[in-house]
Amino acid sequence: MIPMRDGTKLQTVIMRPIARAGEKLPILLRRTPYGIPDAAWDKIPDESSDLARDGYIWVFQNLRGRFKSEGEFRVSTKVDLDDPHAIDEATDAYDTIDWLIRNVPDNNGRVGMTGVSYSGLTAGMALLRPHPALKAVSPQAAPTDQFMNDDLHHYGALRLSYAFEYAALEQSEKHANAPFGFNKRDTYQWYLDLGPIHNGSRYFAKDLQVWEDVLAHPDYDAYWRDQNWVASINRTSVPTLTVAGFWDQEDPWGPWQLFRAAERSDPDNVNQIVAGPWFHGSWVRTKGDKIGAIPLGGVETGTQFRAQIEAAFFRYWLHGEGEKPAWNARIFETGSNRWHDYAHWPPAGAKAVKLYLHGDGSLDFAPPQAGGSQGSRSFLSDPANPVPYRPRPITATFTDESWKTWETVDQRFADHRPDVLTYTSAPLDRDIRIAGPVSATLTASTTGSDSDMIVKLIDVWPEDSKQEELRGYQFPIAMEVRRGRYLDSYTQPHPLRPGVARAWQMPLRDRDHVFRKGHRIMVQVQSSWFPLIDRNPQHFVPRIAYAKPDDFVKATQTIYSAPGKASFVTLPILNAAKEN
Ligand code: PG9
Repeated sequence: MIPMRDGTKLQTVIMRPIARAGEKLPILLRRTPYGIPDAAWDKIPDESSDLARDGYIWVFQNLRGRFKSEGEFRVSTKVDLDDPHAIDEATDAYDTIDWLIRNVPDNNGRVGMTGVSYSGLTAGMALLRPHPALKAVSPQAAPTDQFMNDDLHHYGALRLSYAFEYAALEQSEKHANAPFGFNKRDTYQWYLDLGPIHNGSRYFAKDLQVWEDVLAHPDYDAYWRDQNWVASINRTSVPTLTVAGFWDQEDPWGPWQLFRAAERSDPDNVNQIVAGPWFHGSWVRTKGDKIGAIPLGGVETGTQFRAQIEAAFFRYWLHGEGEKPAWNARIFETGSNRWHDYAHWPPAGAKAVKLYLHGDGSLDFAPPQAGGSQGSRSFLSDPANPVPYRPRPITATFTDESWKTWETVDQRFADHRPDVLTYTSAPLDRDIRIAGPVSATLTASTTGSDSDMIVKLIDVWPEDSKQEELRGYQFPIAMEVRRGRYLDSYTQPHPLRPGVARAWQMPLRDRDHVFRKGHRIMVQVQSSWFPLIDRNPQHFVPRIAYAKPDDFVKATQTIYSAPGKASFVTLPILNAAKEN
């Protein structure tokens, strides 16, 4: 029970390899809300074996209020660097490190922090008040702004199923992770029956902080803004290895924000990012030789990450052995299935090229022409029949494996629906390699006064693919949602003007992928993604969580494809010469 500066004691497990008794070893610290080993390891877990070979004193700590740790657990990342009395994850990390180097026998005075997701977050937040003994940090899938992206929202659109089920998991019991007990296998139906989502509170025996805060703060107010912890990263002094998964279903965005914030001032070139074909945490838990159904050419990206990247990083900075890695970004490119080392990310050679959505359902580098006969396409979006985000039954988030890879699922389940528009290119006559940030711009109108738009960028496997099971597979490369009320301001939502076309900017994050010759590129557009995202009533109300049943109305959505009203995806193409 390690005491923090306010006297609160945190439950901590410390282990060291028996075989290296008496040797001075560095410390590797993980801080987590999910519980820690309650006894010494009798076998090193696979995810740690590469690190373990080098020899570390392993330290695991439960966050405040979790399991036997004292205090209150809040899902919050607020750090006020100007407040000398503040208590937060950064001070808890500092106090823990201070205690460890003074009290743990035979440590070499060097501490590293690592972990995935919440543990990655606590590792990253230690950079805000770095203890002098903190010599290396690897924040992996660390969220950075829970309103703008990552677990709880995407650009202000609430991630309903995640927010609700995470609150239940982490805040209904102190001594356990307690998945919500659904009375239906198909949570799509359960969430539909819930009605306005404030009803969710009824299912909890007590107020759960993160759920109640989500309901109380629908817009981007100070509550969320003050939690954007990477805004306070000014100078990179501690070597940092950020890890991002391209198909991370929970925290795909934060790592890129952390990497870019740390790039702002990195005089010693100690800031790095690794990104790969991974779902949340798969780089530490799996071989990583496939992503969902898609094989990766026999490359074991997870095995390689652990042995050649993560272990080497800590070995250099904590043991002082090996070479300082020379790259700034090491990124695995899908499609070609190769690692690339970049001196800078995004690579300077990539050129932004527009791929246009046409009114006849085609997708082409040529822009729409004046007088084109089909300048738009429309669909009817009905909140009573929202588009599922993956094939039903949509099982509970934390008790079923299918959640982990849903972002890789074949999108044919959606493209036949009348409320999903599909745009498809001709088979590609050459490879198209993208590296860097992708985005989409939709010119769209709605007959409603609020609405969501979801864009999916898809790689379609050819029907003559050698991999028979992948023939025609619609593999999502990037997907994102925007909520109409926040198109002008995240802090002050505005109604949309019915029938008025306007541009919807849809960031689709950083990518590194090759659309192979013979494949086709596809874009799908829809207005619901349920129950991943809560239903937009499509009639503007001040707070969607409290909308009345009558506020949920059908709306006709129109996507334009005309000169001056174009809709397109912007691809960072590395071999762009021919397109321009
Ligand atoms: N994605 C989880 C989480 C992180 C931070 C806040 C809330 C949720 C996790 O896997 O830890």
